[in-house]
Amino acid sequence: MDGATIYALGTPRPSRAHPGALSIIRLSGPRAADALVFLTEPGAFARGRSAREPVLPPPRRLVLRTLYDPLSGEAIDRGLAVWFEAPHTETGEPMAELHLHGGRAVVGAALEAIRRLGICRLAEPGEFTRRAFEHGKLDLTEAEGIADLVAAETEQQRRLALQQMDGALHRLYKAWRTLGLGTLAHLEAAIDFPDEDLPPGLDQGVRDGITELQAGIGAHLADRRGERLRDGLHIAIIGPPNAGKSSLLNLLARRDAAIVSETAGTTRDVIEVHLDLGGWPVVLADTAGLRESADAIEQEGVRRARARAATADLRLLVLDASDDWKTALRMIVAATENWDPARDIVVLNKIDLAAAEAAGVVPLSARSGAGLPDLLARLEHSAGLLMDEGAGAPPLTRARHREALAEAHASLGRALEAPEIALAAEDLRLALRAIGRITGTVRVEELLDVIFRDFCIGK
Ligand SMILES: Nc1nc2c(ncn2[C@@H]2O[C@H](COP(=O)(O)OP(=O)(O)O)[C@@H](O)[C@H]2O)c(=O)[nH]1
Ligand SMILES: [Mg+2]
Repeated sequence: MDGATIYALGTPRPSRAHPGALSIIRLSGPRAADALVFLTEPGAFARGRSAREPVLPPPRRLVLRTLYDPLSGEAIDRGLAVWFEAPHTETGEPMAELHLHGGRAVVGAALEAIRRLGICRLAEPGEFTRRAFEHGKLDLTEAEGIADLVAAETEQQRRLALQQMDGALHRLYKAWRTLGLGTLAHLEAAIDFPDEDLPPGLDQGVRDGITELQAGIGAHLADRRGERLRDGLHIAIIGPPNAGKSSLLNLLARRDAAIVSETAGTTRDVIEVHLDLGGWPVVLADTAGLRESADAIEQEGVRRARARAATADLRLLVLDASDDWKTALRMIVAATENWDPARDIVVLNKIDLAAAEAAGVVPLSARSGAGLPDLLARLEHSAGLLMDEGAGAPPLTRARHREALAEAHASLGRALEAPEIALAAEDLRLALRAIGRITGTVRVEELLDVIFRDFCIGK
C-alpha cells in the first residue's frame, strides 16, 4: 500500500445505451477531504489552500454541492457529496463520495476533474477493500464475502455471502486459532519447564485440545454446502433411451439446449445448463440413455452418464410411462452408484400417452408440461435437504480455505502422533499458521494480490 489517495467510479460506467440515473465516485486516503473541498468550493484549488472548516460538510451527511473543474472553474454537475471522517469509514481512511447524474459526459468530466487535482490516483481493482483489510476493518474471509455478495446470482448465494461478510467464518476460524494457541502455550510451558515427575509425551489437556481442534476442522471439511452454493448443485438426468430426458432438460431450462429425437441414442455427450431453482444455483446435466450398445461412441456416452450419475448431488431418473418402466426402474437403481431413495427423484414421463401412478414417483408430461409444478417442488425439497446438512455452522466456501484446512488437519494428526513434545509443538504451530493464512492473520503478499485482483475497480 502506498498511502496515496485513491478514487474510482463505484457504479457501472454509463454507456450510450445504458446511462444511469446516478453514478457514485468514491475517494479514500489522506487527501480525500482536500479533494472534496477543491472540487466543490469555487476557487479553492486556484488559491491553493484547503480551508476545510467552512466548506467541509459535517461527516456522514449528504449535502447538495456543485462540482467544479478545478482548472477552468466550470460547473460540471450538481449532486450530493458526503464526507466520512477516519477511522470510522469503510477503509479506515478519510473518505468522500460524490453522487452525480449518471451520464457519460458527467462521469467523464468528473473523473477528469479529480485527476487534474494531481493529489489522487485511480484505484486498482479491490483496492478499497484491500485498504479496509490493511486497516483491520475486516479479515480475508469477510473480504471474500464482499466479492461473493457482488457476484451472487441467486437468493441462497446472496444469503451465504452476507453471512460470510458479516464474519461467520471469521468467528469460526478465530475460535479455532484461540483454542490452538491456548493448547500451544501449554505445550511450550511443558517444553520450557519439564516436570521430572510426569511421564514424557503429551499431557491429557493438550491431547484433548488438539483432538477437539482436529475434529472441528474435520467436520467443516466434510461439509460441501459452500461449494454447492458457489458452483451449483449438480443434478444428473438419467434413464433409458427415449424416456424424455432431453425433453425434460429443455423444459426445465425453458429452451432447446439438448436435441430431442425419436431416434434412441441421440444424446451422447453430457449437456449442462445452469438454472436457479428456488434460489439454489443448479447445474443440470442431460446424459446419454443407459442401455447396452454396440456403437463405440454410444458406449462412451453411457460410461459418462454413469460417471455423472455417481458424482452428482442429486439424480433425476426419467422413465417412459408407456413402456415397461418398473423393470427399467429396478435395473437402473440397482446399477446406479450412490442412489439415495430419500433425495433422488423418479419421474414417470409421457403420462399423456399412458396414465400411470405409483407412490413416490412424480408423474410428468415433458411434452405438455403437466406435472412440472410438482416436480419443481420435489426438486426444491431435495435441494433443501442437501443444503441443510450441517446447518448451523457456516459452510466452507472456497478451495483456498479447503486447502489450508486440510493442511492444518494433517498437521494436527501428526502432532498427536509425534514422538516428542517439541515435534508436536512444531506441528501445532504449522496448523495454526495454515488457519492464519485463511483469515490473513498470517500475511502472504502474493495471496493478497490474487484475492483482491478478482474484485472490480471501485470495490
Ligand atoms: N407423448 C410424449 N412424448 C414425449 C414426451 N417427452 C418426450 N417425448 C418424445 O419422446 C422422444 C424422446 O425424447 P427425448 O427427450 O429425446 O428422450 P431422451 O432420449 O431420453 O433424451 C421424442 O420424440 C420426444 O418428443 C412426453 O411427455 N409425451
Ligand atoms: Mg436425449
